[in-house]
Amino acid sequence: MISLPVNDPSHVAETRRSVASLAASIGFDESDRARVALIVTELATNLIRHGSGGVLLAGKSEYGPQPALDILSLDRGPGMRSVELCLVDGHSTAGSAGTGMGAIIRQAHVFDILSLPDAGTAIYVRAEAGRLADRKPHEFAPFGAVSLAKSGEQVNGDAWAAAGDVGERTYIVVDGLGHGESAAEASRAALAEFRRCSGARPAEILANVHGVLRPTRGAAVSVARTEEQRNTLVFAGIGNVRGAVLSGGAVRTTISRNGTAGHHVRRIQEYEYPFVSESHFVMHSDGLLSSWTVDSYPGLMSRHPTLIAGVLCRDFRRDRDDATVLVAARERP
Ligand SMILES: [Mn+2]
Repeated sequence: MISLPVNDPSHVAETRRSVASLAASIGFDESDRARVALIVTELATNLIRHGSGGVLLAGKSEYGPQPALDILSLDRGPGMRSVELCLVDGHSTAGSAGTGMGAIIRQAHVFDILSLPDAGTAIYVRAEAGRLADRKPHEFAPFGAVSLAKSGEQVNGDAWAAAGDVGERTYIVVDGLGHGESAAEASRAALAEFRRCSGARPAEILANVHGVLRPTRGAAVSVARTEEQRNTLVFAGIGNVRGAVLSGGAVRTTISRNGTAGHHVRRIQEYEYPFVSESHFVMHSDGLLSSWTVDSYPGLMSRHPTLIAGVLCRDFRRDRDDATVLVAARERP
């Protein structure tokens, strides 16, 4: 994912160019790119006008069959007085043309927003390649993530992936030791092995990943699987990629064993946690403060998983490290 600061009107055009070139790199044609440019221009303009500046994140989506971009606009500004009002075409609190938010919604395949007084606004847009007629603005997604390199680094030493199908998905988050290229090399090796064996038990996947990481610098790795028919989440971790199951206001932290995958592993063990209706699972690298909480965000847990990950990253990120936050939701009632 790329992270683009938007604090000055001159950043709007830069941001549009960066995201358009990312869109081209994943196969968006000219009309897809024009749509993305419009969305990004409106989001970035709103960040300046209404958000007191902020950040725009964009990356290739890991969900769905067709190429798509996940775009997040995050600010810690005053929030919108009424989200409903701001979504209506023609309404604007800052005397602009007033069509901004409506234009974004019409061009987005999926759109979601959380805006809280004095706590800022977070907007998620999914832009797919291809027909806008196929858009499903409120489509549910079972998972979403934000993964960002340490500021100043070109490559991200963290990585994540998802595999599986409805009601039984497997997730991995990897934090390559340190940061930069050697960390990224370990993360890539872990993901390649995960993709090869993602149907195995989490403990077996983790053991295999440990094996392939030997020639690398090593990594903290956690693997989790949702087994909704059993109302269970199965977790296995080595090192400090932390997991937490959120259910009805309660947070239960998962247990990882000490060590470094690829180097020092004493024991790999699976743990099971209740994963019931409306539960969420959050898994993150230590680029996110372990003190994070969702308590001060009314309505957050009913938003799109990528938006939830974005809000946590916005407010609890440690700047000195790569950061990854993955959020998985229950898919079946
Ligand atoms: Mn880290």
